[in-house]
Amino acid sequence: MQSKVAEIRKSALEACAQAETLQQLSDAKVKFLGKKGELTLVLRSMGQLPSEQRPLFGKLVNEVRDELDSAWEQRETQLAQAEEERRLLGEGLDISLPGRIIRRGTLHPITQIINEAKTIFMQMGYEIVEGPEVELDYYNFEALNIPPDHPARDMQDTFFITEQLLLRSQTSPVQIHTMERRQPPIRIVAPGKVYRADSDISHSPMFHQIEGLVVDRGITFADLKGTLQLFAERMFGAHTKIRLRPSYFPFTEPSAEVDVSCIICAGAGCRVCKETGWLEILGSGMVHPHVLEKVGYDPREVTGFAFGAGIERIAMLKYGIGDIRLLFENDVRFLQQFTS
Ligand code: 2U9
Repeated sequence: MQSKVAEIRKSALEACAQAETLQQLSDAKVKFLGKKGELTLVLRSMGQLPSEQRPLFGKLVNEVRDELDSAWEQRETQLAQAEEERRLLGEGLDISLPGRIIRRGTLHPITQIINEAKTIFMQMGYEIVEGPEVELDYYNFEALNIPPDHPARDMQDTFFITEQLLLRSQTSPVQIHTMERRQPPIRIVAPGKVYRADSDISHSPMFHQIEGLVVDRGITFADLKGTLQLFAERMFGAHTKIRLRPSYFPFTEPSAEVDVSCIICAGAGCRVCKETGWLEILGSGMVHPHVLEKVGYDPREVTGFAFGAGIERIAMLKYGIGDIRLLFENDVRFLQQFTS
């Protein structure tokens, strides 16, 4: 029986050395060392030996098993390495190839301008307030001193849902809600979407505005001018000048349109500013006393200023965009030019 063990050992070591793959190695292991393997069977037949020979025989079989186990372990490591090398070679990995570029998304230019404006006003101590896009006629028109026969109230201009319900045509209802809820001092900006029945290369039925409102004791037109001057410098660059022209809005009195020195030619005159050196950017004025009264403020106690700007217009001027529709088509070739 000892010679049988020696025979098994020899053929097992040969099979181990000759195995070319991990599968062959594993098959050979089953054949010699498995539950029904040759070495296991020989150990089981130990009962045929005289009892005094059994311990020595058992020891011999165990030594051979240990030897074979370590031979298998070594071969397994060798074959695993060889297989890994073959796999890598087969993959044909060229580590000198440049990496694949991960395409990063960017914020939409409108979002970027809104964020910039919000930051500028937050740094001046303003709060950001938002409100619903579907409004009552009262908050969009009546509370803002817009008379019943005003052209803006025409169905041609505003999207009515019912007689009393509409898509807001300005963000001003947000300021009315805020004033109804709170007492002065008020210092807020309201950015958001607004809707008007208008569509051409510079008008979209949905666009974005940012409006501001300050109400407190002793607020003057000088506060308005100073605020807008600072905003223009931060938004368009330190050398930007502003110019106020008298205007009319039902919700402000007096009212002014605000121009900034052309952000393309710095005032020299170019195609963008139509050779005038100025770009109209904002509307503004002192809050009309009727508006203050309607929210329960006393216009003899408090005064305020307000302003509003169209975000798309600012984006189009800043980035030289000729058609507003480009801002809403979401063509990646257009959008990826606005990496922040
Ligand atoms: C309250 C009182 C007054 C907001 C104002 C303008 C002037 C203005 C336009 C700019 C371009 C709208 O997007 S646009 O077409 N806005 O000219 N907006 S004053 O006045 C307010 C707002 C709220 C309670």
